Amino acid sequence: MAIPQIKEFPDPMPELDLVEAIPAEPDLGGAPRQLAILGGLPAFREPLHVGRPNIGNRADLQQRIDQMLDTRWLSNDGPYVREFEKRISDYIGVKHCLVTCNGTTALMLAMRGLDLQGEVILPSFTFVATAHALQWQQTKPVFCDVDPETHTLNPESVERLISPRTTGIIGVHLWGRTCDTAALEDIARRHKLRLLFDASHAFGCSHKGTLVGHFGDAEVFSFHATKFLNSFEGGAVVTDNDELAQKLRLMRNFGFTGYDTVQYLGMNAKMTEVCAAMGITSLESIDSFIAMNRRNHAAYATQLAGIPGLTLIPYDPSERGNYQYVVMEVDPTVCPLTRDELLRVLHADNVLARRYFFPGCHRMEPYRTLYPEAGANLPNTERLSDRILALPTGTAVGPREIERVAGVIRQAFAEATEVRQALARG
Ligand code: T4K
Repeated sequence: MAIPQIKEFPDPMPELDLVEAIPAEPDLGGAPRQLAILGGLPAFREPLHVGRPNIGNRADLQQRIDQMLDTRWLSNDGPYVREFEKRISDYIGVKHCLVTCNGTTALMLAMRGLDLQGEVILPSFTFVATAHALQWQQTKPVFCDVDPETHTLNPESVERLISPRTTGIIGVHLWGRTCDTAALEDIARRHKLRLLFDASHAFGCSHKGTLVGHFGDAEVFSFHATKFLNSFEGGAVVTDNDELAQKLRLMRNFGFTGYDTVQYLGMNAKMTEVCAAMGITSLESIDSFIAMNRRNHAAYATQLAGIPGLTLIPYDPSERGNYQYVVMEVDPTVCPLTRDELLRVLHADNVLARRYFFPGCHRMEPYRTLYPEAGANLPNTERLSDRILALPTGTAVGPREIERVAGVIRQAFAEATEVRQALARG
């Protein structure tokens, strides 16, 4: 199936709520800016967040909500949930889509539906929900290192971790950059393992020309408010497997097959109608969201170019990406400040950059206590989680903000000695 192309970026974009979200810069009356950490005014009056939600067309959303209230159908497989599922399946070209109340429950459902027990191999360099969903079901997460360039599972390391207790592999398409799906599928086939992808970051992304949603036994999306495509809270499992889809559908709704019949152990993982209405509305603006993210990524690339030791994580231009994360690696052996020092400078200036995903799942509870030896096999994870910084992007951020954020970073490096002294004073 042909991959939907991203339409050209219309400028301005009247159908989106943009400008009101942009935090204003303080007026310095032409005076040179001083870093806030050194006593100056913050670069932004309001915090500039990573993960500020994209809103889409507010009027369309409100109309959908009115209709929902008129019909008094608020949850339980309502018309918007069905429409959202159909639109996602059509978009990806996959047979089944089941939307859920969030991405974490979608992961839990998929893991249980695929009968993942014993040990499952997954990266530690991911949002903790990937590991929690497994541990919640008493399945042991076996943390595997990632490739230092792609930040996704290293297939050779995966193969080394397979034991007689292993039942599955979970790949994470981190930042929307896809795993080496062919290598992982090959390993899963040879060892008769289940293969699930946490595609929470990768809606609308492609791998070798195929849209995410087609890989492994199933793939899971998150539509959390902070994702570029959001349904307030929400998630989805997509799969071509009829039997799995049927099982998950029952498990999502307590295992009910009729008013009074329960055939399965289930839970309540349903998406509400208001969330589905938001999801549909977001999906209608997906081209604009992606175009803006791509524009922002390019602007950061220009603004941060040539800073020694600072690398902006690139996206493969030959693939379809959603560009929702702007992530940079700060090499402390080259940069005059460490990632954590730079983070404190940025926060003082109201740029709320995030250390995704610090410190790595294996260094969080309960994993740190349960599996204290896990870090020994994770040198790339440990290095990356100490170096990575996610910067604000999305429809609430534009070129002017990006220029200013980059200005703070350049100035922080240029004034590193004074910055270090200020940080030491607390
Ligand atoms: N797998 C992966 C790989 C994931 O990244 C995630 C979620 C999951 C699984 C699980 O999917 P869900 O169950 O969440 O659907 C945020 C999100 O809560 C989480 O969804 C996301 N990944 C993760 C990467 O980021 P936090 O703890 O960083 O969120 P929080 O509350 O600090 O929000 C981030 C920033 O966004 C804040 O500084 C403020 C801003 N914000 C946030 C919300 C909710 C707003 O401006 N408006 C808002 O409504 O985890």
